[in-house]
Amino acid sequence: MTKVTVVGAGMVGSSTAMRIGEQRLCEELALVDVVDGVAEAMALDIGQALPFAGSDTLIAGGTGYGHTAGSDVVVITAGLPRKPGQSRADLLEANGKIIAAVAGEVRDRSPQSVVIVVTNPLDEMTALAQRLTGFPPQRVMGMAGMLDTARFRAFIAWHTKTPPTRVEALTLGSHGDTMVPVPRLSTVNGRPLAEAMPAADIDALVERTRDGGAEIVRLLKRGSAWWAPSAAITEMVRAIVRDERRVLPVSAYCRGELGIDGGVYVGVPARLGRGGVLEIVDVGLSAAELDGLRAAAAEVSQRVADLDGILAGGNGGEVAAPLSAAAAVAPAGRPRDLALESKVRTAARQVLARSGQLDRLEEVVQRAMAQLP
Ligand code: TXD
Repeated sequence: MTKVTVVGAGMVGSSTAMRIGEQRLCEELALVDVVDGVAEAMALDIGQALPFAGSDTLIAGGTGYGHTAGSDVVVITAGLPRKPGQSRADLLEANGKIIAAVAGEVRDRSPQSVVIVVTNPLDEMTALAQRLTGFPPQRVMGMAGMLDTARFRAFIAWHTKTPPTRVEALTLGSHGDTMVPVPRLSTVNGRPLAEAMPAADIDALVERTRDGGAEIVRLLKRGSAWWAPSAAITEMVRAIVRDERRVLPVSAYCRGELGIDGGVYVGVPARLGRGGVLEIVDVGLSAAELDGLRAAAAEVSQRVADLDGILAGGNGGEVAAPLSAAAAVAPAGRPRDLALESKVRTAARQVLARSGQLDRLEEVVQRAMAQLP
């Protein structure tokens, strides 16, 4: 029996619950919202709709967490959405307090769950949820890269008049200004994006993707997007509950992978399965793309540090710490070649996995890098 809880029964939360139910990804769904009646109302409405999709998923809603007990996956969408002109960072404090309230309930009611955080600012709220649940970092992740990737893909498809399903795209990094689109690994009809349009057009689509959420906020004037976000969340839930082991762009906890040190949540390609993030996958990023990822990680670390005031009462678990300037420099004082290090790490991971010594990965990589000329 699989059970999924969605906290926050607003636009993103209720549309996510509807999709999860329609796609029969679990037998039981629980909805929670702080506003009296909202989660119950949505549970009634969705429960009355699901039989149209041939789904027998049971759904219940409430302001408490009793009905969420024993969930396998918890999706946290509770929070305030952006208003026109507001940045994601503006939401840091207000939504930090909401995540703090939710995380304790999740920890107590569903101690074995995999948590997907959706609330903005995404990477920071994900780090906060991990810290306050005290769950192992691989069981807490954030949804943003899936949505940014979907937007990039749609813009490429519309621009090139190609069916979107024949376009592959990838965006990593942070949700916001430090998003790292990867046009180099994006394709149209299986051919590199650079062959499908001039560099200036790619740049324009990257910019539109970076601004993709704000474009909708500006037009809608009463909240932010929910159809694409809920589709992206549902894809992640499916990969987890069905143990698909697919590689998807998600905000995952990095401690050395891809040259991102310090322990920080940032958007990277990650293999998802029943246990959450099974591994962070090196898809062959260039030195410039890895630099972009590190810059995004450094910004997240800084904002997580700013959150410390809000964290009074936290359990002191492992959480993203700021990247130090020293972390960007190799022991001998020369700049780190992150692309090379990434290749070394991939090779070392394969060798160590065979002998069950993955815990030695960082030590082996650092030793190998120190010995290179
Ligand atoms: O890519 C992404 N990660 C995002 C993130 C894409 C879209 C939306 N993104 C963020 O998700 C957005 O900036 C917000 O922070 C959340 C939720 O967005 P949504 O559009 O669903 O906002 P709504 O419709 O206002 O719904 C939020 C609900 C609302 O019903 C509140 O009453 C409820 O959250 N809420 C709570 N529920 C439970 N517990 C607490 N403490 C609570 N506080 C508010």
